[in-house]
Amino acid sequence: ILDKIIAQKKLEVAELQRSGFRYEEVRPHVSLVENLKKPGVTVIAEIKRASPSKGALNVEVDVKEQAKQYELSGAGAISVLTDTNFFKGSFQDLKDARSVVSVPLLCKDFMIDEVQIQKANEAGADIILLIVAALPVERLQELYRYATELGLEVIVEVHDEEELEAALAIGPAIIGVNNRNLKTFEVNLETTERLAKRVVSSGALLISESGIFTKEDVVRVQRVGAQGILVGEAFMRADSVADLFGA
Ligand code: IGP
Repeated sequence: ILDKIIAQKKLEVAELQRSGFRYEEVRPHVSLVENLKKPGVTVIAEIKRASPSKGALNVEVDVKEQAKQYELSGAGAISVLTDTNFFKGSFQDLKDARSVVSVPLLCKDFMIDEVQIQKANEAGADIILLIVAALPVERLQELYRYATELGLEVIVEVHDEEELEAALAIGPAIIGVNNRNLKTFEVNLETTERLAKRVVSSGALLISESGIFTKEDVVRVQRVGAQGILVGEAFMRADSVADLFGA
């Protein structure tokens, strides 16, 4: 799926470049890093209408309502999927979330070019995601530096040892370990357990991403050193976000 998504992203980037889009303003941002450093686990709650692996989760969700619920429940950041073709999100969703909350916002997309990062910044993001599996190492480093210069924070996402080594070469503040294999869709919290030690010893902050549903799941990744968790499906399917936060 990743190859398919990246092929589509190349078309979107070409379109953005053709339209002459440019926004390089350095504006004030709120910090996820600061929240991750606080005691306890920081919950990054995701707005995810649908996904290639699960299909529809909550396609008609009211983004503003959901974002407000997340903030009220104590989310340390909110992630918004902005990809349209595979996740049914949009940059408008990010803007809508920005209009109602003050917690840090993560623009969750498949970044391959500076112009997408500009777009995220313009729509109100404080944080972007860079997926190691989706980028040549040099581009990863260039985009990391570019985002940082705009005042954005970056989550560098990895899924295995090799990707982790490529990520650590940048000296990133935050590493996200995705428990989902983007090639097979298989989800296993062991991924975080396996990679955590190396992340923690590097001095980077650790976020465990995907497949977290229960209190036991949270305890499992916290035990190996995760300061943050990224949760989408469980919240998108929940009747009450607040109840699930409590649990
Ligand atoms: C959330 P889940 O299993 O709680 O819905 O997962 C989040 O980790 C997942 O959406 C995600 C993702 C990504 C989506 C992690 N990395 C990269 C798209 C692209």
